[in-house]
Amino acid sequence: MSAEQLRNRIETVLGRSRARSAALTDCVDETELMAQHSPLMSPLVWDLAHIGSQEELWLVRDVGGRDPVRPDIDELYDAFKHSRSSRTSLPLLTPDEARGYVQTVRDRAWDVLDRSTFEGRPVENHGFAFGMIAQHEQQHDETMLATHQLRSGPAVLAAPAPPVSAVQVSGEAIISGGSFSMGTSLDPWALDNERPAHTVHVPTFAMDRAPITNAQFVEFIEDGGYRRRDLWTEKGWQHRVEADLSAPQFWERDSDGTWWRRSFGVRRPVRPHQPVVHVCWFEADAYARWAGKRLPTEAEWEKAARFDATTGTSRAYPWGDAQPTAAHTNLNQRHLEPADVGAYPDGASADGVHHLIGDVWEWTSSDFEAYPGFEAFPYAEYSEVFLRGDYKVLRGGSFGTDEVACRGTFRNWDHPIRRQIFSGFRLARDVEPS
Ligand code: AVJ
Ligand code: FE
Repeated sequence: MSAEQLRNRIETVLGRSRARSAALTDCVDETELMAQHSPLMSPLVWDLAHIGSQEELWLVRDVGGRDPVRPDIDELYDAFKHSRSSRTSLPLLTPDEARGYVQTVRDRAWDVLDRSTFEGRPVENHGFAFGMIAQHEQQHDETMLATHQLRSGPAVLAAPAPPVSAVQVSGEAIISGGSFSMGTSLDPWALDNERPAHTVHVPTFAMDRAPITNAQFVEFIEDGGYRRRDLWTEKGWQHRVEADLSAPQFWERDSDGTWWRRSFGVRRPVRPHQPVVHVCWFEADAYARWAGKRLPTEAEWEKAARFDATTGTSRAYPWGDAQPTAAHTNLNQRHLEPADVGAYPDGASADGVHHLIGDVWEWTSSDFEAYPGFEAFPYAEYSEVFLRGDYKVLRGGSFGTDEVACRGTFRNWDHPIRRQIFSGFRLARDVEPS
């Protein structure tokens, strides 16, 4: 990529992230921007100013070497200093101040870009800092979308309905045992936890060709899945009882047994062929036990998503190395819910596994750990401090994820009890090699 192409890409991704942050914060009034919609989430106005604050710290000050814009507010927007539930009681910037602040920071970021030659050390010379800032903003845009899903009141967001099934997708693909290259050392915008590329041997296994759908999940519920202690781990059962889980979040059953789902302020009957969303790791794990299967490991998920046995190489996406389009996958908040299974035949992997990228984040059985040779970059606070914590890895991105923050190597993580994120799952199973 030439320096000019790189500059254009940076302008595109930074512009797209800011348009989305604005859309997610301009659609509600001041009171709603400053309100706590859930103790799990920050007020929307905190996310907005935090986006600016990280851009100021990581890009304008550290990489650009510029003077601070608002050194007095660093502490307010440091995610490690105040819990999400306490942020409404901080002396935060008002919505108008936050909008002005992020614009001032962005103007300086453009100036840093204008003066960048993209020469220097190997990672910086591909504009990594700009890519990281765009990914960070998009991650918060997905978090803000989750806040919108938790907010009550009439709908303020709208998007076209996602596509329906184009092909029938069911059953499993057999992924032959052998080594593959996991992670990346080459993708210049990959984050530290995706690095370095390393060879992993994965024994033969069966991978579901699609995520578990609402109809499949209803069968689990109606077979007593939430009442059967034997299907849950000890911690899972404890959480199920304490949190009184009996269906995915935002579901309700009416008196004649129909399941309804509330999505961004609109209540509709559950779509049977849509991947289930808003389940925690413990629910996914209990479902797997009920089905006589298991969650895939992170290595299995990545091999299914990237490995092309005909060439023996790992690709960026299930369909190859081409950038995602609307024909491949449901990303970019283009739709506000997962598409029906079978809606993206062009997005299938070499082995015929569908919906790996987009639609729903997929829980894996793996804890969030460092790859061999991991080096924290550029800050320990992005990944390192979360390694070896109580986190499970999620893969593949959701309808709420932007393509700049989603690829075959991308690793997300969360606590096994969390389900306000756009999380679903698919299953895997051991297979004897033939
Ligand atoms: C990678 C999605 C777990 O939202 O906590 C945002 C991303 N890091 N700001 C998160 C992140 C710093 C992170 N996740
Ligand atoms: Fe952040």
